[in-house]
Amino acid sequence: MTSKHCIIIGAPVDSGKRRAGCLMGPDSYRTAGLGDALQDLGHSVKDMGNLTPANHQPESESTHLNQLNETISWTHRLIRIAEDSMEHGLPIFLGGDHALALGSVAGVANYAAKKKRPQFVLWLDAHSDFHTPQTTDSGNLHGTPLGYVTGRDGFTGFPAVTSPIPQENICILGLRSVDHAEREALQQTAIRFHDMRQIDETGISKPLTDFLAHVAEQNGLLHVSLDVDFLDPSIAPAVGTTVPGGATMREGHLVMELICDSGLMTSLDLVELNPFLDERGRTAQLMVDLAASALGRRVFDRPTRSFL
Ligand code: B3U
Ligand code: MN
Ligand code: MN
Repeated sequence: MTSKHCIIIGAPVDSGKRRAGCLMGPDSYRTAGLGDALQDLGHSVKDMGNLTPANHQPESESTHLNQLNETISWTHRLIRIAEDSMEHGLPIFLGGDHALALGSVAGVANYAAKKKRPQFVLWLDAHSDFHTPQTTDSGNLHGTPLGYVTGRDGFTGFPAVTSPIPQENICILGLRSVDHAEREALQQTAIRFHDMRQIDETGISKPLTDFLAHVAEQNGLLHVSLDVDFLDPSIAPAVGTTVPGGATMREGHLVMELICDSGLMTSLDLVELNPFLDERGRTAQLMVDLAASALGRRVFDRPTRSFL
């Protein structure tokens, strides 16, 4: 693949759910050798260090939403840096929990709109994260980013979404835990969503290559959001919400290798790693290896593949 300028952005967001620990994610990925892995593949790497959220009001007692003000503040920060970093290279957002995607995706979409290119999103996750602040039962905002970036109502206090992602530009792979309200809403949309049942039947490459062909056809930018719980907890235990029956090691790598072959990925989130729950760093290492696969690591070279 052509070499890229990778911009590593540590985003230790830990406000998207109640169980603490994702704030240690960015340093765990660094310890697992993310920077060197990318450099060994011929990419240049700039590490921006770890962000902090802007100052915010103390959290209010009168909402069912967990750490709402801190999450809003992170969203402001991340929109700006996402928009900015896209001018200079391929940003890799090191979470942090999935609430960071409220900002990373909204920000890259603003950049795409500026360049008059359509933005696409590949969401690799056990969950659909399609709640709004009104529909979430848990009050955990890491369950809302796809609701936010598609422009659903109810995100009072959050930055306005100026470039909503069209539903048909989103593909979710790996679903096996979808709340009732999310399912009802999702079924009314043009989002492409594929649960593990379907992946078992067709294989994972079919829905993915169909989607990548669509992105290529539209000359789109592609944001990939990889939640640790996309993977089966037996290979990726460092996550607060383990859901059995996830992607295998080979399915994970195949997804990343196909993304690499397509040459389409323009930004990446690595989210929900909770190093406090890891076993001798194996989940952090696997996430780094998957990122390396998406950026060119392979056993044998293959001719670049056209998805058109
Ligand atoms: N849908 C549930 C659970 C959940 C979503 N994302 C994660 N867990 N990681 C919720 O709380 O919204
Ligand atoms: Mn998620
Ligand atoms: Mn998840």
